[in-house]
Amino acid sequence: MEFKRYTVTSALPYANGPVHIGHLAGVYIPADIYARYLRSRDKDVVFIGGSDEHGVPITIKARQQGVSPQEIVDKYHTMIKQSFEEFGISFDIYSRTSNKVHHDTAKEFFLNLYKKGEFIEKNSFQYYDETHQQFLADRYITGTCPHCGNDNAYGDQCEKCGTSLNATDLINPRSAISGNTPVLKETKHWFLPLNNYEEFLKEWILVNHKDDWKTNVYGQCKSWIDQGLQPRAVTRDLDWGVKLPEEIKDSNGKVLYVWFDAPIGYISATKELTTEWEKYWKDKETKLVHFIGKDNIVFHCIIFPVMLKAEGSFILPDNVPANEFLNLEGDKISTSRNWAVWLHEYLIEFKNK
Ligand code: B3M
Ligand code: ZN
Repeated sequence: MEFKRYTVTSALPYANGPVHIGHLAGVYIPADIYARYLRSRDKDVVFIGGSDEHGVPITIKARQQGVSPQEIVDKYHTMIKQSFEEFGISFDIYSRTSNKVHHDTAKEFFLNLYKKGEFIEKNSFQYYDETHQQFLADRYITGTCPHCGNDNAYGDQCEKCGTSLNATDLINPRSAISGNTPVLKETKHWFLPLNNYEEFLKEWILVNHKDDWKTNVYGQCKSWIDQGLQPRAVTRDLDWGVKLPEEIKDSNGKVLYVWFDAPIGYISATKELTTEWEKYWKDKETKLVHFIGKDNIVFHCIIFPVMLKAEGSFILPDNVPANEFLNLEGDKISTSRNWAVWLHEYLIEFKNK
């Protein structure tokens, strides 16, 4: 099919550290080449980027450095944005998820789904650190992955095998703040029933995209869908993030799960870029392509499409090219082990050569 226009997105890096050449090779250079190619053919294209400024990766970094989350995101957003500019990634906009347009857009999206009755609202038991008197969402909890045995899986995902997890799936859970074994404590959350969308996902991915999606992407999706999907909590007990709409009962002190708000960041950045944003997101003649790293497949191929489908007025991605990770001297690039070539340092070394 001939498309009238193109919306090209590249994963929003967490503003908790600089970007490295693995990010560039896997996501930003492929997306940039594609956007430049489309422009060279006189196509109507928007190329969207921005920083992901919410979630536990940010609050953990802030805690480690003894500063506020806002200071962390201000520092790294500025640094990342500047290094992309200097390197020449041709974004039409590089935005950030802490800005007002994004908070408003994400809240409105949540409220729409809420009003349509798309969420299951229920009390459940979540891990809680008694010493620090805090619920342990996502990366605040680590443990052994029940699927692949990785000892450092997070409460929402195992980065080794890519599986999306609920914290209570982890074997030997530990608090990332104190190292203690957490206790379970009751709290209310809103769940997106992915299981209600199994038939839609089977038809859309397993039938319609069998031949045009990359085999690594298709294969991961197939294995999740075959395992059966479960409702996923899309809210968290945290004080950093997009607050739940006030009109929702018991929403006080809760924020949206970072993986609920971050992909909406693509939409809010487009809104910031142009008043004609809707044609890039709601017209069937627009081709939407998400460039991502392989650890983001579940969020872009299962969870975000279900959100878009449930909302009802948006198009779905036509393709989700995800690349494998780049190794450095045979070893996996790692931010926490400082094993990387950082883009801002690379630029100092090579810019004028
Ligand atoms: N920030 C994960 C990452 O940086 C996440 C991507 C969001 S894309 C909407 O790997
Ligand atoms: Zn695993």
